[in-house]
Amino acid sequence: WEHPAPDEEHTEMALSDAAKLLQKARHVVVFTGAGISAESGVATFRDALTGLWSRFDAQSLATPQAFAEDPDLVWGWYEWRRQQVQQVRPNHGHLAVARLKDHVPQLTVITQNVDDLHERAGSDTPTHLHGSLFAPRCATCSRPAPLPATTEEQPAEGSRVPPPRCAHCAGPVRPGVVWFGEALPEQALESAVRAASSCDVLLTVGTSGLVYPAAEIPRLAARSGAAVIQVNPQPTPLDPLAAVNLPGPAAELLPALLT
Ligand code: BV8
Ligand code: ZN
Repeated sequence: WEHPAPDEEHTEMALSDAAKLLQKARHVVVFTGAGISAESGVATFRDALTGLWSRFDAQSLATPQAFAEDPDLVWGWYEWRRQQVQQVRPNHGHLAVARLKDHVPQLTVITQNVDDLHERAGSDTPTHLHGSLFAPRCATCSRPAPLPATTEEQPAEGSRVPPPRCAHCAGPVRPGVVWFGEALPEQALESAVRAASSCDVLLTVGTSGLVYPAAEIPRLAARSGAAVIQVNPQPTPLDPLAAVNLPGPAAELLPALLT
């Protein structure tokens, strides 16, 4: 039985500190970003632009301007991402979060992700601050639009796909996500702010903490007296905020922390 390496020992200590905070908590918020879906094989937002997309910067492609200028390119990107999500499965991180609801009196899951992996892992009503790949709507009249049938062949990465047209007004259908420069869904933001202001522990997982106003949520929790626990292999601007920092991958650390 060799002596655990110092950082392993540190993580063991941090895990037990975090577990103690969770055991005492009445209301836990789990706040997730692209990092929780990374181990399912969904590229994180910063590296979602691999291959052909690399010539774009996500922040320029995920905008109303880009969709207005080249709807086929933008719709094609989201269809490629949606079908990529449909090919993968929730990982042990998503599953551990879903199990947490049986262990704490009150649990609120808030995600910045537009995939449906929390739902497929058993978290029934995650709050999607940035919308979802699975809720397309008409760009003109905002009516919900049906999801295109999943063609057997995935749209090739980088292929242009003309968006479907709205059955009601023939306007172009857009992805049901929040683009840069667009307001977050009021309902979602309000319930996230309410939960962050009243929780005892906020567990932030796999987010770079750079995109606002979502990035405000962990900061609001800390200001309201909650203990923040962070799971991320990299340092983030949230480090100073965290009562406990768990440096490592979500699919490995969350099962250790939450069961
Ligand atoms: C708004 C949906 C106004 C689309 C997304 C200057 C200063 C401050 C703010 C601004 C500014 N200039 C512009 C703004 C506003 C802007 C913003 O914050 N920009 C940033 C870049 C500075 N915000 C907006 O535009 C927002 N709207 O402000 O509107 C307004 C108000 C009223 C009325 C009208 C208008 C809208 C922002 C929403 C944009 N949409 N997503 C899509 O998906 O295509 S954001 C997108 O990026 C994601 O959803 C996510 O939220 C965000 C960041 O991604 P993360 O989830 O953090 O993932 P990321 O790739 O960054 O990091 C992954 C992390 O995981 C890393 O830390 C990594 O270490 C970690 N990781 C990796 N592997 C693992 C792991 N962790 C654990 N386990 C692993 N295995
Ligand atoms: Zn319409």
